[in-house]
Amino acid sequence: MTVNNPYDVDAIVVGAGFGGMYMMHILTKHGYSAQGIERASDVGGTWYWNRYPGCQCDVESMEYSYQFDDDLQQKWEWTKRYAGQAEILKYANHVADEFKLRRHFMFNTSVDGATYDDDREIWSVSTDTGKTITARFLIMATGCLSTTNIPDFPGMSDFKGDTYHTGNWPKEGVDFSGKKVAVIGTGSSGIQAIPPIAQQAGELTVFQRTAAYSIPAQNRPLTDEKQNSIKANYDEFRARGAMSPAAFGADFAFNMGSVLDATPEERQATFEEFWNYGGFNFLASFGDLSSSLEANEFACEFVRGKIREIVKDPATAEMLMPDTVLGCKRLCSDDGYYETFNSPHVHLVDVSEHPIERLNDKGLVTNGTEYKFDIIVFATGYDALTGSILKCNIVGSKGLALKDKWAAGPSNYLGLMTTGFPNMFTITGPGSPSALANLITGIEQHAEFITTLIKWSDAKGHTTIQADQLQEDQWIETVNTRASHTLYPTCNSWYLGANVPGKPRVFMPYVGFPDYSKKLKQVVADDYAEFTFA
Ligand code: NA7
Repeated sequence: MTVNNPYDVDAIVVGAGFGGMYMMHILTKHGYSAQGIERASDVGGTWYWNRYPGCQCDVESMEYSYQFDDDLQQKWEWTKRYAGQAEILKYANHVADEFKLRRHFMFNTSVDGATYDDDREIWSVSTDTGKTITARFLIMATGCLSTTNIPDFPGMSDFKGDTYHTGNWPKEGVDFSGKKVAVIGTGSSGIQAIPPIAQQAGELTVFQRTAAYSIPAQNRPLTDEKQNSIKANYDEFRARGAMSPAAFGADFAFNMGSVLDATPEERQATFEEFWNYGGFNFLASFGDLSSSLEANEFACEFVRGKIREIVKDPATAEMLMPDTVLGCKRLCSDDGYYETFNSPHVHLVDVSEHPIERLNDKGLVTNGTEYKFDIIVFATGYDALTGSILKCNIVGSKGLALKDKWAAGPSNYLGLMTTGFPNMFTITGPGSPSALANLITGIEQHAEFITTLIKWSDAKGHTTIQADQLQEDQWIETVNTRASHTLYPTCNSWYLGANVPGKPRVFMPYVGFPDYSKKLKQVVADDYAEFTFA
């Protein structure tokens, strides 16, 4: 380590969601000093902000939880198969209390700049509270889905009613009773929020640009019997989860057979079985749904058939039937989404051909028609994966701005480090399995990898760790090649950045958690030979 190189802390960790909390825990446990910075008033990240009605995780709670501490995973009791936002936030708070994490964070503070000083080999991070902190390492735990995307409709400020974004929901909740409400967007958030909003609202109009596939979550209380049987062999259960493509689904019945080899009766029975099991598992009903368009179409048609059965008005049912590849955009899971459109006070407006033109003082206008509302809910998603990183105005070695380096899309090595930005790490960043896998598992993997790497580098007396340009180029090629063997690139998803106007169209996550894990293990076994140290 360089002498005469004062810095405030060893590491700055940006974000106090599950990523930042665990990163902080493990760094401090290993004797490093660290300062956390979080824009919210408390821990929880995504689960702090997404308080919209109906919000729940689409990964089962026994898997969407930390495994680093056996006492924690044994003692915590989940109440439901899929935990709702309030329960997950309670869990995040419990972890913060148990491991005394809050003392390491400055809350209500946003990073507004981070600059690397080549001479001093330190990062200098400035905040909106006027405080500047220096550190050897900068660790971005800013989350994959934290920067909200609100379309820039003309007349936004003219609307006299209330507006909310699902990802920035008021703590005190919203009273929709008797109100005329609009929901714009039918991704996972819209699909979860629409049924409970409909239950309260006087009238609800949903504006849909792309119909989404949704599978009933079949959520239910988690029985003691089920919970105890998993806890009795939790390590084994976690290991099974880590072996599956998205690092969850330890108890999924993956059917590896081809839908093309099945008889029509077998197909129907299998899809029905997986539909009844609920949620994401539907994608595992046959082994070729994610790789063959022909196979995928059978699954699409099955779900369209379900929509036809559930939704009584044929014109509404028709509008709700997606024509994209199933699973290309993240598969949604719901509690009574399609059924909601059978209520006479719920309306669906297709804005695929006639986009929303503008907002005005009373509501919004599309296809020349004005719709009047008291409340407009934006369920319009996020500037995913890169938005929150780029918002921090990061400037690396020799004045290179990250937004310039990533102008044509994010590029990095292992989704962890990008050349030209020494000692900077991204947790579950683009180029890693990130949002295509169980995020808590990915977070633990990254936080442990980063800590071990820093310790190794320090033990060798190095002061800087960098990604190597050649390795980075090859990594990005690998990420792209893997995506090209799937059906993911066939639609306009946030995985591709296609939901944000002007964002480069690049498939960002690495497909396949088990191969990624193998790669990280190999890198450690090879003494990090693909990194550059100085
Ligand atoms: P998503 O999945 O990005 O969904 C956003 C929705 O908003 C989607 O239906 C969009 O239509 C719609 N949208 C976005 N902009 C517009 C405009 N200008 N007009 C009309 N409709 C629009 O975000 P979510 O919050 O639902 O889910 C994000 C993730 O959070 C989810 O995958 C889970 O991992 C948790 P589009 O499909 O782009 O045509």
